[in-house]
Amino acid sequence: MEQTIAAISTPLGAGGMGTIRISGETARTVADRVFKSVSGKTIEQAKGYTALFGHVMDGDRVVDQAVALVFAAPKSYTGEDVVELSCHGGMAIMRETLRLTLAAGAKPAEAGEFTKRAFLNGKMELTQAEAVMDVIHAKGEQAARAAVAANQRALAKRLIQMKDSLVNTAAWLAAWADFPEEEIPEVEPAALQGRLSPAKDEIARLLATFDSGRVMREGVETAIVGCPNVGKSTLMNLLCGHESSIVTHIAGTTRDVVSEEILLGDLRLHLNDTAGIRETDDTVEQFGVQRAKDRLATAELIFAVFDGSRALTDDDKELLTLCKGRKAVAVLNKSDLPRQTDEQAITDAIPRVAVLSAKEGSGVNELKRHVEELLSLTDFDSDCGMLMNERQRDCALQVQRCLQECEDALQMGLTLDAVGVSLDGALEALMELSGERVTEEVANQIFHQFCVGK
Ligand SMILES: Nc1nc2c(ncn2[C@@H]2O[C@H](COP(=O)(O)OP(=O)(O)OP(=O)(O)O)[C@@H](O)[C@H]2O)c(=O)[nH]1
Ligand SMILES: [Mg+2]
Repeated sequence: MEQTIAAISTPLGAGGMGTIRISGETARTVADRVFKSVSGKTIEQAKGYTALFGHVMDGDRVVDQAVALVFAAPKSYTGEDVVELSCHGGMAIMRETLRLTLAAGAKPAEAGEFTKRAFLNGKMELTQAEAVMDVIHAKGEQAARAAVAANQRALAKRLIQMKDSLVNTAAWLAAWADFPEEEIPEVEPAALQGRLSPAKDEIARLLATFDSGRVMREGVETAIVGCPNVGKSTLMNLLCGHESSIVTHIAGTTRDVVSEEILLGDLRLHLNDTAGIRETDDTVEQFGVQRAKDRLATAELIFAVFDGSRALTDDDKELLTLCKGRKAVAVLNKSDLPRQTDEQAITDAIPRVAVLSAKEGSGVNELKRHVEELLSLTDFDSDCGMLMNERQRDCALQVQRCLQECEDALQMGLTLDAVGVSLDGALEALMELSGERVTEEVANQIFHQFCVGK
């Protein structure tokens, strides 16, 4: 028998109501030891889906008013008996109530243990459990929505469809190979290929969701680079909404990398404002320039800033060369002043140009649009079900490899047995992806990333 567990399941530090969740076979008994209802009814006597009003008690002493919500197994979050004690007395009271609950026989829940039990009791698909975790960690509206969509089984649905089709094919193959005396239609390689191709296409589409999913969840490492005085720090401050970087008219103001996390629309960017890149004899500035170049080299997204009110310098041109072929938006700044720059020279290297005035705060929408297009987020549909983490991606890659092997075997004219082996491999990886076949080690690793209380 799994021991009864308890934890504070509302965020630490948040005010107002707070909830202690107790789950396990003895959840009701434990709760009765710390809670007395006004009506005199015990939690043991209460039906599932009912609430009792009363008090959390430490012996005869009233600790706080509370509502006890009772969920009877298996109709609860974890699939076990669950009691939720909602108090309104802030963190100190919550801690005290938890302490009393533990003294009454529950053990402290490990991180993710409630959700792990829900998974083990068949209340949740693994991908759904992972989505719960993503919702907890997601920042930014779209990230949260995308995670919830996965929670709503969009991914699970996709996986089930793919599995059904592969199981069908595997069964056909097996029946034909194992029961030659029966009247089973012969398996033609071409027909087999015809069945495998859609699965292969679908797994490729699914894998493509990973990158946009990751961008939504984790944000994008972005470097603001350019020559001195073009307005990098002004842009940084505009985007993050406060005076993060020092701005002066003196070239070479920014020395170190200044980092901020911002939301551009729904998208999270880790912005790094850097020193203006130029040849210099100043030792400190040299270090700054080197750091700027390092950020430029490793950034996933580059905002290359140019001063639109003057002609391109040699340093500007060198920067353009460095940005060729990278995910970059050229920011033609100072649009409030008369334009002097040869825009064609810029677009030759960086096709996306956003004309803006960082000082006046105009043109940010154009920048945003370029970023979204560049990261192909414009037709990103968060309800389609997408791969959310490395574990899922690894599994999907394995499915893809196995399907490729099937195809190779068919093309080389190998026996259908050989095709069958690879097909089984694909199915196995698919089931690991959906969580139908998951080793305990993997499960532990996944659930450990949860916050306690979930
Ligand atoms: N007219 C105008 N001036 C701007 C604009 N953006 C920045 N400036 C001015 O340009 C000068 C340099 O701005 P910064 O943001 O410090 O430039 P930087 O690229 O960070 O410069 P370094 O840190 O020295 O590399 C300041 O005087 C700003 O006020 C703009 O859009 N229009
Ligand atoms: Mg600066």
